[in-house]
Amino acid sequence: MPRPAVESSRRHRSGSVKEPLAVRTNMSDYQPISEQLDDVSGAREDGHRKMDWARQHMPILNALRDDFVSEQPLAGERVGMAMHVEAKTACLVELLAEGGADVAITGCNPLSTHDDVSAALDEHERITSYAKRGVDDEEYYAAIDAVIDHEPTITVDDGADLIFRIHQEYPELIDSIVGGCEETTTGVHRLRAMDEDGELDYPVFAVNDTPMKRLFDNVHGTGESSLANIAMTTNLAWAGKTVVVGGYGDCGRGVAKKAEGQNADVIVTEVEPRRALEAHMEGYEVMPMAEAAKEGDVFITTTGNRDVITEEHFEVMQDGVLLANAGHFDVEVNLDQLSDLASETYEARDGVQTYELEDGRRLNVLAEGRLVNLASPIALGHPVEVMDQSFGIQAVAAREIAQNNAEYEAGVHDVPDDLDREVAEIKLDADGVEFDSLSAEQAEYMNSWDHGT
Ligand code: RBV
Repeated sequence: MPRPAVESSRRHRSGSVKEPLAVRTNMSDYQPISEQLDDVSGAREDGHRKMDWARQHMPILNALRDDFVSEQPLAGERVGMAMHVEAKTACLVELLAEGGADVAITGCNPLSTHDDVSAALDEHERITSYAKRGVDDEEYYAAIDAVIDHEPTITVDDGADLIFRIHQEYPELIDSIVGGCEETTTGVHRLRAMDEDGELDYPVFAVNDTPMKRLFDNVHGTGESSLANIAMTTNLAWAGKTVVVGGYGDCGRGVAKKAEGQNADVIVTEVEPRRALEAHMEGYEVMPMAEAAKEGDVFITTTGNRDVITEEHFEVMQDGVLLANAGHFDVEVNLDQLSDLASETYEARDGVQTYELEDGRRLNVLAEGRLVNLASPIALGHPVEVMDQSFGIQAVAAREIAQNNAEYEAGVHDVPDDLDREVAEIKLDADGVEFDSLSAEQAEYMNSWDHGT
């Protein structure tokens, strides 16, 4: 439920001092998940079971929990979140609450929420969850508005919908927000564009861009979970297939690598010459989508851009192809154009929509073109271990905002490297991996420029 506003004096782009908030008039009447389910206690039990499993495999969050509980770094903060609400995310939410925050959360994708986990979270006295699977656009934004009604002092986004909504619809709240965190490439991209236009009015950490997130979650997480979901959703093999990967960023690199590891032939499409060259040097075939469209059996888009696969490509695809998206938004495969081309469409399996064209070819779209590893009916998101890393960074970034926000101007910020190292060291320690450190002589050598031949 909405909580009273607090006073503080924190700095913003305007340099203004935070004023107590006026009573809000446009309160959302969207209800928490517990009010929306028939069997709340059964759902909570299932949700807690999923969270217990995740927690067992999240040593970083467990280590941080000890510090958060004793030090209460988020005491007095209200955290508003829009993320994929499933078991691993729930462990992050609990950690923030146990670190002293009141948390309100909703989903960042209409299909990625697990209602049972959402209900389990909502049971916590410091957490309110509005996330519900299968919401339409109107409900999706009503739930975001309900989170905003809690008047967050810190925002945590995956895709920047919450931050964007606050800037568009609730600018009066910005002075009381000390900072935010953004989880994913697409969100960081959006925020940098806002920042360049001078439109981002509080500091936001680009959690996505840290080595501990990007090199593991984006590469291995996206690669493993996308392929696993496509295989489980279709019950089809990778071996012997030609897999077309749209985009060779971190996510595309992971998808290509794992597909190759499953004995598929991999084709990469790119628009950036260095990435195209990198894919070529890795041994993948690189060609324009117009050519790849004729050859692929499975298409996986990872670009973060729209219209990667369009009408001209559908026209030349083989019968029976699979079309899946692993990018944040559902804009990469142009489904409007595919619908227009199709004479018939039907659900061939759970999570597989077949578009049958005039000439009889069937093109199969997974998870409505939404990110397949989170939005297909059986989706579980990335593996637990990688999300432990990503959410470890989220937690220390939120702690940094709460404790040192005066040091950050409005705009997108890199997470300080020492925080990234802190999380890496916790993980190495948990896995029992020891590593070297520099001797004094080595440190001196690395920092000097007068040692030569
Ligand atoms: N992601 N979350 C999960 N909670 O299961 N899986 C993937 C989960 C995040 C990932 O960090 C990526 O950057 C983002 O989802 C894309 O929306």
